[in-house]
Amino acid sequence: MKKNNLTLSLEIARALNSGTPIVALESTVITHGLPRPQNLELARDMEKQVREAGATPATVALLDGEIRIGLSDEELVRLSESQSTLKVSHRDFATAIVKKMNGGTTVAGTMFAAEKAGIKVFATGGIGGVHKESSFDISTDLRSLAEIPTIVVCAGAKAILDLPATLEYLETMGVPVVGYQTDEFPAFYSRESGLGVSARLDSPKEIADFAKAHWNLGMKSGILVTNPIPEAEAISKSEMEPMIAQASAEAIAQGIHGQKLTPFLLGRISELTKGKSLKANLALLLNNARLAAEIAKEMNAKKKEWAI
Ligand code: PSU
Ligand code: MN
Repeated sequence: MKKNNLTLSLEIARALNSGTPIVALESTVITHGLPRPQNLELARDMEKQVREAGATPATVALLDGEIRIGLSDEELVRLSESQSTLKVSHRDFATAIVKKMNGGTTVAGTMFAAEKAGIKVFATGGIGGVHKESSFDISTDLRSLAEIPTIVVCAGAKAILDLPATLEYLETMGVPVVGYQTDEFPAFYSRESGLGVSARLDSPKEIADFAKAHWNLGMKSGILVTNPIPEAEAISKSEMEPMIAQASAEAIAQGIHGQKLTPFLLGRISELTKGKSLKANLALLLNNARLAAEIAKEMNAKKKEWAI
């Protein structure tokens, strides 16, 4: 079904019509973030996790130049096995459309499409931010968080980024950074970063109440919910630091920048940690899918009270 330049799967069109909870899922993690075959496995597991928690998953991606909301299993396979996929943030949608390409939407791209579809809750692994290698390399994810009223559930951001600068930027743009059952901004693989959040909330219901209070005031920004990686899979900050420093130095030496920088750093860190980081990555993604589904259910329960 077509709506607002989007192509909705039948399941998503029905869920939107009947007003049942939906969680949007990004797809750059499938096309550029994880190696094969773990990318497909992860995409399926994320959807399963959302369903088991009582919501409908809507994986967002570009297929043959169409913006798709909700993919079938065959389509997930196609996306995960595609040879030349575009990493789609705001400026790339038109490229993918006119060239009829397949693409994975970033956090920014997924927020954009989810909002157009009317989906308010979105789960990802980690957001982009201000890079250490160049303070001019600021992810569109941050601008989207400032401008698109969606709840984004993540495990914080990787310490490949300049985390203090990333948090300063979010503060400047008026984006609430919520710590789920934590006072500390989580650093993706690590539960600790030494940096704070703007509010600590301890249940999905409190998060839904917070979103209602924020948006009923007329605020237009997104809300970043940071969910620390489960303890059993976490890798300490001190263990990650030397590997991040090495990957970062290699990126500078090889002149890698722009859209290619994040995938390069993710790949190198996975190699340097000999797969440990990959296991952590999968665990935190599932953890975020589950929390997002719980939040989506709470949001639905109070839909009538929304001003937007
Ligand atoms: N950070 C991660 N894993 C990821 C990404 C970021 O730990 O897969 C992806 C997300 O899709 C994010 C994008 O939106 O990279 C940010 O890329 P850039 O820095 O080029 O905006
Ligand atoms: Mn960038």
